[in-house]
Amino acid sequence: MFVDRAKITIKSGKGGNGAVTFRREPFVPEGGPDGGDGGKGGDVVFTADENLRTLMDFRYKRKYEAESGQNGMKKKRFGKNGEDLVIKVPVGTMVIDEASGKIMADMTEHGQSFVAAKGGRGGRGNARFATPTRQAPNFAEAGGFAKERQVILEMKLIADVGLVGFPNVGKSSLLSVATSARPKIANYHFTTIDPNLGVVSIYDNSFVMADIAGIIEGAHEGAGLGHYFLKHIERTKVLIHIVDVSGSEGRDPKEDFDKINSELEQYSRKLMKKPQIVAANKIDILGCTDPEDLEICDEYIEFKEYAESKGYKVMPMSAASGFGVKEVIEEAYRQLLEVEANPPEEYNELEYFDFAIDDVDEDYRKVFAEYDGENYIITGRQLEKIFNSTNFNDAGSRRYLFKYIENSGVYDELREMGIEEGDTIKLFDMEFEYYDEEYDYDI
Ligand SMILES: Nc1nc2c(ncn2[C@@H]2O[C@H](COP(=O)(O)OP(=O)(O)OP(=O)(O)O)[C@@H](O)[C@H]2O)c(=O)[nH]1
Ligand SMILES: [Mg+2]
Repeated sequence: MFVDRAKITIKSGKGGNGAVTFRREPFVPEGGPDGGDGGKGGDVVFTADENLRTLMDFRYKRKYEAESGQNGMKKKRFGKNGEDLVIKVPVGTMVIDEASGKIMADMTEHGQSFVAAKGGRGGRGNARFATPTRQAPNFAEAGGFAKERQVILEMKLIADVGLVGFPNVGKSSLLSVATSARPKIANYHFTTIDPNLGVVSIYDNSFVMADIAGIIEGAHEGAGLGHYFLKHIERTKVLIHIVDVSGSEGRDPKEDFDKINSELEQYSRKLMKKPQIVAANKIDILGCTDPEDLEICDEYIEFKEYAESKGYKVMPMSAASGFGVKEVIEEAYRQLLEVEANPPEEYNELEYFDFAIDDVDEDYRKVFAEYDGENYIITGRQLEKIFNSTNFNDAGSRRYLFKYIENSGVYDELREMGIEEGDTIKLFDMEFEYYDEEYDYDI
């Protein structure tokens, strides 16, 4: 589950003390008591605000203190109440008391507010304690104590911007340079299988970016577990479509671009209606990381003109060197604000998507190994789902399956169980032989 979490200390204001004073009037040696009450200490209040998206700010400021009440004064003047401290949190934040572990509040609606630490009461001044038999009380009440507590703020992250593209085009690389997330980056397909989220900090705000697995042909029909991945971007508001403009894997960027869009479209028309920024990545390989070079960068220009003719904004980028990253992120943020200011109709019918995979228990993702005295058998529920959606005639789809198995660590388990080269591994209704060296799944 992707959650943003922050621990902060909150402290309400102390109540002001009541005053011990006596009237002083000419010719009256000892007037009556006139000490005023102390002011109430400020509360610490949490308010849910839909303009915030993450708990980023709480990483920098951890202590929050409301104002104390003023002490009472003579002539029965009351001390001023301390001001409440209002802490804005994103809608969806849970406020948890650290000491007890109890949820104090679940801030689900914009404007909802909740007092998490009450300010101390103002102490009563001595004027209040006068009675017929005690005409000159020489005491007053002290203000109530401030309350301090540690609270944990927690919210499920909701992805605002989704990264899409073929495998290996640099999606995770962009996430890693734009956020503090540290996804695995490697020069092979399907390095990323489970989505990674990162918080992009921009100007005074922040948004959440999701990096998902590479999309391959047939994804809309479930190839390479496409349904599962595409579902992850269904509720993002803006897409960044990353294309390897250098064609480093021998493909044509224009074709890549069309293929991904066609997968998106076939999966759901709504995906294609989302604002889409096209990031022409790996521009460094073309040697064009300079504005001047860009003007004569044929491959880039050709691609840019092509995508622009279809109505997209194309931006040059090199996630590896950082070139153009800032511009792409700024553009994504700009479009995010725009889309939020004028939400398309269909947003109303979608509740937000969070990445918590609640319907999936822990074992769902586990890959199990056993030995039946003859063969090694590997099973797993997610594995089965992937297996069933594998198109064995397609290299990408096949590789996805094998990469998944490899990433699961089950081979280590098999080796511990004593598997040797040439032994048979059973994978549902398929059998294959085990080889120690890295297998080239492309063949
Ligand atoms: N030269 C160059 N290489 C890049 C650039 N961006 C990413 N790469 C490399 O491309 C490879 C793939 O990068 P990733 O970020 O893992 O790609 P991905 O799209 O997340 O890949 P999958 O998760 O497998 O779909 C890695 O070797 C990166 O170092 C770039 O701008 N220039
Ligand atoms: Mg990746």
